[in-house]
Amino acid sequence: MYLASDLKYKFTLKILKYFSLTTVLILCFTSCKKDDDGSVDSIPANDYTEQHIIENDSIIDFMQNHFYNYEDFSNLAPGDGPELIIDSIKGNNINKISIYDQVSSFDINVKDSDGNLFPHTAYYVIIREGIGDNPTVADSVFVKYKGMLLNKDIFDQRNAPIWLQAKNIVRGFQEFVPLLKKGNINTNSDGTYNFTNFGIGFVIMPSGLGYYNGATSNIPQYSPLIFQVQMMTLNRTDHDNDTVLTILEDLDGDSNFDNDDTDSDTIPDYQDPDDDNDGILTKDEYDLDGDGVADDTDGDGIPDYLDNE
Ligand SMILES: [Ca+2]
Ligand SMILES: [Ca+2]
Ligand SMILES: [Ca+2]
Ligand SMILES: [Ca+2]
Repeated sequence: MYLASDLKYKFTLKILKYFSLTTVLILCFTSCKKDDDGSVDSIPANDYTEQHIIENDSIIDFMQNHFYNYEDFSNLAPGDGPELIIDSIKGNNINKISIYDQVSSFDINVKDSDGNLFPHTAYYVIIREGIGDNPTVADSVFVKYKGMLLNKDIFDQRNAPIWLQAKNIVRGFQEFVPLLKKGNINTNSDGTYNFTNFGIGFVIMPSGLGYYNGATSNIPQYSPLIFQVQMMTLNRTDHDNDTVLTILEDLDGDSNFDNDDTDSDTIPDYQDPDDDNDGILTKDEYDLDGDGVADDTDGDGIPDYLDNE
């Protein structure tokens, strides 16, 4: 359990920005591991549908037989963010309310290398929603988190918040964070900051939304994952500074930002400052009349910044 005083992080704004930059390093860990799935492992990956049925059954069984420390989360003070503890429903805890009786769920389609879509179900509990904006699947989030396996082993934990780019985190985490809202940042008299009323929740996902057949020293292949997330604050991302937010450069809306390349120059739109390769920077043709809507001078339904005509 954290004390409220632990939440007074000594981050100046400068340090907040510094952390934003170091995020790239931290996230190489997750994305590189993902990239290794096919090339290093010569054993063909399990069929997505069959694997999901197996894991979904084990997740449901787990949720029916476990509870979380929901009593520690009742009557939270604004700065409180207790650690998620999950335990079996037995013995002294036989009357606890199961996780199964408290979760909601969402479905995400996972695409295999042939483009086939396989629905995957994640289960989640929003313990405290938060009070500010929600991040999108494209944004940078300043989070504390705790990652566990179904055997309750902790494979990763951040008790001090760090910046992560949602698009570089495992899919289930990426799709979960928009369900939380950020908190307030409060400036203390000594120049330090603390966060209050930030969103708190946890998500339980099959490995198809995690690392699937990728393994690490502490995450075996095909491991369902549990993440507690505490959403301190967020930054909207515009990776190429073209004034079009990164979330709007995922044109097909599949949460994958690397497969949208309007001008087929191998630079995905979210990294491409001239999306239609017409020699006019996107920022100089996106919204010249300033009405908040992308301009479409020739009225063909394709906005100017994507229209190389
Ligand atoms: Ca996309
Ligand atoms: Ca491009
Ligand atoms: Ca762009
Ligand atoms: Ca252009």
